[in-house]
Amino acid sequence: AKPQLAVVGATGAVGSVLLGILSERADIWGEIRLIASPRSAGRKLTVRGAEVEVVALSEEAFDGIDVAMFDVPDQVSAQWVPVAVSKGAVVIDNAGTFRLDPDVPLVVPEVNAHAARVRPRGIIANPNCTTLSMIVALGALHAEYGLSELIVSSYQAVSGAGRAGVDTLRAQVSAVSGTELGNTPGDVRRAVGDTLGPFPAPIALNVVPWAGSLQEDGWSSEELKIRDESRKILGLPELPVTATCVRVPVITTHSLTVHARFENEVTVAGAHEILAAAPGVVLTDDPAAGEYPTPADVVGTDPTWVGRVRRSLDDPRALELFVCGDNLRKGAALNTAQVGELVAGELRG
Ligand code: 11C
Repeated sequence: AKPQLAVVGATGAVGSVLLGILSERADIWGEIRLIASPRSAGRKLTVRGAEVEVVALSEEAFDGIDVAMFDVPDQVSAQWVPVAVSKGAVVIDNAGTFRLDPDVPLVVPEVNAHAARVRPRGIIANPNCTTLSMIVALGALHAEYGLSELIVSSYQAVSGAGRAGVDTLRAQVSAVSGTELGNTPGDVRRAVGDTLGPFPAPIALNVVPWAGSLQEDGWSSEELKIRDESRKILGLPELPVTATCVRVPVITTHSLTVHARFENEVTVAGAHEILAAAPGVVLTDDPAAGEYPTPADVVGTDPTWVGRVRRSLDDPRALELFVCGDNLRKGAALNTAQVGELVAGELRG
């Protein structure tokens, strides 16, 4: 029999994209049950071309479920993932709750699919969307050259902060459109007023050097996640990693500039060859022709896009890259669906 799937958080920003992805990919699931907060129960959503009624999150909602994909806030995940596991489901969780638990694998199928098989707690964690937007490309380069240090800056889209992030940017863009704003200190801030939403500063006509919550010594949670998660996925617990996370006025698709240092000398031609052959990566790197990835072209697509590949001028072992990935697809829903396919394959034996 085909495994039974539950999608928890089906009505959220990532949940909605996940339903679309489940509808496009090979139809390996029996029932797909949609679960959300009681507030959303009774709504009808389309999956695999059919309307499915959303049921409220409860213990009974997991009856008969083999695999449960969770796209919910950390505290909901902390409370309900163990419930789903106790009902016999393998959980693929997209929250931050379990990612660093040594008994929970953190899986990106193109990089460490093998890790999905060992899951003492019955949970597989899905990485943060910013880590996921770059890690497939880095995994491919690491396999060939041996990564020894990573320095990244992110340019993160507002949908990483959920529907509220998207609504905020749209509202602010309409508040500033057709105006002369952006030439005087504070004019954009005054125009957007108290519509900052989940961001600490205006996001229209601006960039904001902040994502996540404040951690020790001035680091943001998002920056520490990139460090901790990259180390775990790549199996390099001591890898030096520095990240600076920045929010930009893009709806969907995170971008990163990457300085990656390796054990061995690198060449641009060699890196091109590796990236062009890597599953899940598209290389678009011809600056003379104006070809490099941008969020406006990448949004809605599955791969990790890489361009601007250069060898560092002062370090023959380091590469500079520009990477883009759709933060809701590979950054969240697609990776979850791919991990689900790995688990389903195992369940079917
Ligand atoms: C953002 N990456 O763009 C974040 C959101 O740990 O999954 C995802 C937070 C997480 O704001």
